Amino acid sequence: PKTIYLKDYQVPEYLIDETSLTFELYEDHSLVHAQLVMRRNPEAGPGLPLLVLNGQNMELLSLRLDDRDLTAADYLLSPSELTVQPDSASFTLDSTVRIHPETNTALEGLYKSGTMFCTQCEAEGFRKITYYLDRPDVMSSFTTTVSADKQRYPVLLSNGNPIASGDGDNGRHWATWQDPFKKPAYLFALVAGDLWCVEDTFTTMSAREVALRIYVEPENIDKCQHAMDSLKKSMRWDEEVYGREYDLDIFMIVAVNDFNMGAMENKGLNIFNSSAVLAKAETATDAAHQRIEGILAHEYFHNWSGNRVTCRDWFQLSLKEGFTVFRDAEFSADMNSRTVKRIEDVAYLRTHQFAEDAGPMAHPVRPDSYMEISNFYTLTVYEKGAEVLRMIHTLLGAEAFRKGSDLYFERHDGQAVTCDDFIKAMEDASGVDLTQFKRWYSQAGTPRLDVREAYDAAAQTYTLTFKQSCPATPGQPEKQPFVIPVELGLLNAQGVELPLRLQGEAEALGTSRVLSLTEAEQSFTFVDIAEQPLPSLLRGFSAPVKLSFPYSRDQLMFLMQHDSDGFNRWEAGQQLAVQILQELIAQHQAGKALELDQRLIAALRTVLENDQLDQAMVAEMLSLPGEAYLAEISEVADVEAIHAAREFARKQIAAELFEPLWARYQENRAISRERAYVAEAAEFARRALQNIALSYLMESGKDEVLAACLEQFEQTDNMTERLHAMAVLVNSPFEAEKAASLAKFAEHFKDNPLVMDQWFSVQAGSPLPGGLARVQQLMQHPAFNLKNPNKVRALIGAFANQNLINFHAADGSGYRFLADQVIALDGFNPQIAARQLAPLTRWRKYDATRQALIQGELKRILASGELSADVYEVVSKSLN
Ligand code: B3K
Ligand code: ZN
Repeated sequence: PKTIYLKDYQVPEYLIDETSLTFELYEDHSLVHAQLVMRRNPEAGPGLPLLVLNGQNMELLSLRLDDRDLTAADYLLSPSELTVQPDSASFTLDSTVRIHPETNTALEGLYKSGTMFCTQCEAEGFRKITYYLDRPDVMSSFTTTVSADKQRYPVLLSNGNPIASGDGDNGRHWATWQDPFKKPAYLFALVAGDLWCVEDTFTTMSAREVALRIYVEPENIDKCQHAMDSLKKSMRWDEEVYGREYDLDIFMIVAVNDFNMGAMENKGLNIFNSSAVLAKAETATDAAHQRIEGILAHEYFHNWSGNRVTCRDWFQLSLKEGFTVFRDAEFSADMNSRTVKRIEDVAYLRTHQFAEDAGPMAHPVRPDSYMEISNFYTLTVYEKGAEVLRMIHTLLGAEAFRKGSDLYFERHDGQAVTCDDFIKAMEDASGVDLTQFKRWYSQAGTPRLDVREAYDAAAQTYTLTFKQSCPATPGQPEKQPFVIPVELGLLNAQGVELPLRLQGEAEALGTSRVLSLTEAEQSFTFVDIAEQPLPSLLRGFSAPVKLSFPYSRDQLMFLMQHDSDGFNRWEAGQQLAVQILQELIAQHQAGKALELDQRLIAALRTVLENDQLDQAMVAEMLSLPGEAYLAEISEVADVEAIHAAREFARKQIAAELFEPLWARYQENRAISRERAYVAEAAEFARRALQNIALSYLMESGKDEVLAACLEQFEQTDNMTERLHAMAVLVNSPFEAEKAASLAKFAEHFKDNPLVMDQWFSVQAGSPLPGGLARVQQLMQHPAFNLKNPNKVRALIGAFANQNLINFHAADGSGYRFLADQVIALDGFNPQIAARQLAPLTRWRKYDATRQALIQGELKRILASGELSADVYEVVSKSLN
């Protein structure tokens, strides 16, 4: 495969003003007629160069240029392109192609999921549907007619508004849709199926009524209400917070079972993985409810950040994704607990994006090259991209940021633009120069920030010195300093926050403020500081960096109790736990008996006994840093030591804090027993605490806890309690109860694929010995299907990413298994195959033996035969 570079970008030679498509869908093939009204792009220069259209996996049946039928002598056909010589600056190109959605297992382009037809075009799937200029800077209006058998496919959908429909011959029928907004082909969508829909309406800020429809397979009609509620909240929020109104008369969502990712923002016709839509108390956990709310918002927000203003080229992907993730995170923060949302996002970023940044696939938020764009829908583009937007928001302030986003949408409505255009709008609206800040878009890697303090009692000054650096990443040996916003406060010995006045300032500016670092090393001196303070640094995780400050354990315990910033209270607890766990890891490695620093117990006891604290915060603070995070921050990750240390700490906590945990569990379980399930923040919080308490309690092995766990498993109206009780049993030594609950659960939910995904995941993630054998056995289960991405993620993905101790088995069996699955998957779904590779790309983190084993598997994949560009790119870069 060849590498595409950002620096080679050129405007398109031709434009497509109007696209008219007619689809004839049949069981053994489909026909696509396309009429493209085209013209020479005036910006591309003079003359009439060759017209090169993208197209693959299709059979060209006819081609016509204006009134002339073209024969094979008139065009050039390659496996990926169709080349024609136009004879005037404006022309119409008509084509008919035959395609095979019924055998399309890559789930890109037009394909079948179960009995329904659906599409996925982003990034480059439209070229599998018809010959086209498949690039986001070619924007066209679309009129789409779909015809299919009426009985099998009573519902026929595409983008925009329905304008006509009727019956055809042979039991067929058709419908025509028109999308008045110009869009790139990646936002095209089509659905045909036997679907039911839940309907509602939304009245926009200018009093227009929009019809809302969620289409699902009939058996799921009872699981749409939460998604509908989330959609309406999102529409209101985007009006209130960003001034963005919906623009069509109808907004549709379709849930499909076979989908490569979470969801897709096609104009007016979003297509969702059913796991990102369907929820009701009995079948979906609190986490699933929250994920659905966030994804609904994300895809809806794309209508402006992505669709009305789109990307010029795929290097600009973070323009829409980083911005939209930032928008959905703020929405979720407003709907639920802001601090908890931030904690979850930061924990995820530090565990997974930081690992990506430290690995062979590291790339800037705006990459400069790629082989396969599908590989760049990454944590860096999405999550770090959102952090970059958050920093702009922090640096400019909410008001100037809003002015900037208004200017961006107004200036670029209907255009395909770049990250530079976005920054320019922010600069123009705020007057802030973001030239240096833009390094966040071009430099890869996670910056380190070392902070040192100096207190001068005589002068009553306190100086913080910040030193930033950023490790080398592939292709980028040296980095220039970033602009790093550091929000901070200073606490005195009573925990009171001091007024913050920097040397040279006339007066103090509050007790929490943002310092903007711009140099490799920089000092800030605060004046009027009467005693040695304790700094609270990087509040709210104000920049995606690895900060280090030599806190003592006692200082961290102090911050856990007194910091006014909720995020930093949690962060102090995490740092305390990290220090103590690292000590246990070192003891394990030295072959010594493990001995837990009792300060961790004391700190958690204080948290548990504090009934003023939000229960979700209590749950977060009780959660020890995950094994994957502990691996990420290790020089060399020793999975056995990490696992042993963490398990030891959990057992100690369970033993020492049994009483307060038991009290908290019982009080919440009693409430759960009385109340019907409600999907709202306070209840999520309550159940989160109840469940984490139960996990600790089960470590005690006591009979009364086992009884409580079984009672929770049996006597509940919701999946949050049932699944957690089952997960806890699965990880316990109670073999009989474990087997019984798994069997009962599977029997009850065998017809619900999303619930069975949970059943697979719980088992795949269990750290008990024999993990690989269990997974291999589960792959034989009738509910498992390698062709379904949700199943792959639930079983193979959960094993490789959430079961470090089994996956990294010293004999390399986990690696061999994963490589086998990647090779198998690549034969029919390259995107999913490439995604599963992530854990194998992190080989540098492990000891020499494991490094060799992983590299051996990567080489075996490389030699296994013809690979997709997706897998080839990840494997070859990982071996470099
Ligand atoms: N834009 C889509 C992602 C498409 C991925 C294509 N391989 C979903 C989203 O970010 O909203
Ligand atoms: Zn997105």
